[in-house]
Amino acid sequence: MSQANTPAPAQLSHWVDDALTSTTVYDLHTHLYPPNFGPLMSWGVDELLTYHYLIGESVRASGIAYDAFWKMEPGTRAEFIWKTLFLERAPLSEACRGVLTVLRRLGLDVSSPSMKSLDEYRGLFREQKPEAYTDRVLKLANVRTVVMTNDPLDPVERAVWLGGPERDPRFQAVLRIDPLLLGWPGVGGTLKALGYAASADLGSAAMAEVRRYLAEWVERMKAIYVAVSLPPWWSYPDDSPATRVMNEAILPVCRDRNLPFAVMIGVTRQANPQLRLAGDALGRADLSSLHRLCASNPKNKFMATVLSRENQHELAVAGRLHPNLFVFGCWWYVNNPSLIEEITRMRVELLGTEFAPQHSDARVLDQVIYKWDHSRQVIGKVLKDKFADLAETGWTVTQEQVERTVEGYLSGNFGRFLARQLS
Ligand code: RAT
Ligand code: ZN
Repeated sequence: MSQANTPAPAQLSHWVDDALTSTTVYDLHTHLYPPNFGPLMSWGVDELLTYHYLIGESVRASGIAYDAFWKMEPGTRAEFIWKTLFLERAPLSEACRGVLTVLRRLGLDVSSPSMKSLDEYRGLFREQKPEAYTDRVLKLANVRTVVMTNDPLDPVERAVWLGGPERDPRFQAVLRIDPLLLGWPGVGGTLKALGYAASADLGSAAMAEVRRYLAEWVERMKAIYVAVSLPPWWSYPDDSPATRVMNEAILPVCRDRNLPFAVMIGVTRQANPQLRLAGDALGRADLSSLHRLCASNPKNKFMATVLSRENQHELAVAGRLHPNLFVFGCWWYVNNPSLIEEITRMRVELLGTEFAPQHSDARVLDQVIYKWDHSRQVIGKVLKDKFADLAETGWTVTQEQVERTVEGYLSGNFGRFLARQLS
């Protein structure tokens, strides 16, 4: 029976939609860069079409030989993908739908697509200046802050940082360390070439150099956390270089600066190398390693997301058990409406208000529009159900509670976790 002091379903639905629309997002993991990062910034319809998710889909749908695909100029690839996935077939996949959402939200007509309409879309992008376009896109997506992925071992990116770029406060940095953790012994040579005498024996002198590398780059970038992606077979602790580098370099450097260490678990890199960036797969991981990492380093803060659907339940449980662990996002292959819904429902049930349901992982600036539009819809659906369930108990659901919850999910929970000092 409905209670006198609970909102009517239409009212509740309105509160949730309003809160989701008006709350600005802190997008805590992307691959975006501001305009003054030059070649690293990616935007526009050609980039949207050649997103690696769509490369995989178009190669599969068309049956084109890998070589023939990669031989095309980027513009021709975009045309090929447009023709293959949008003109010859119904663009039903989430990545295809995303392109259409972006175009529509930019005011373009997607109702009768043709090769000619791609030219028209290109015309709109030719008129944009990256700076003003960045403002427009972030405003349309209602995103306040985007967190980049920054790897100083990438020569293009290193050159940008060493040039001392002026910082756009909307773009925060994250020190990404995949090769530093997983690339031994080879990465020792790379570090050496950069002036860090980190020999592959990983003795105490080498470890001091790895710490110096981390500390200098955290400082230079003003990184807000340190991050790595890990394969499904990641194991902690073990006698690998990864465990030693974690224990003796990453964790102490993060601890001293109160920075979280983000582990993104479950990627099988280059399962099909012919597809290049589109060729990564996923696998189920053993999350007992995550439990050990959090439990044996109680003075470190951790963030985690997992790639396989099968690991999602275990991750939500891990989030309950370790106050130093922050669960975030529906990563990459689980960033699809059906899975976002399932995962978000599960997390609300197990973690209540204390997690970040989503990050965009956008690689092309414009993608934040669709990634957040689509996610807001799904999060809204889950929240309406969950607040309705709460109201059924007789609890008085208020607009203020709805707004506070949404603020936490889209932005505040992450900000507070960053600021949190572990006791
Ligand atoms: O989502 C992606 O675009 C992937 O290619 C990866 O970049 C992944 O998100 C990662 O950060 O490793
Ligand atoms: Zn990513």
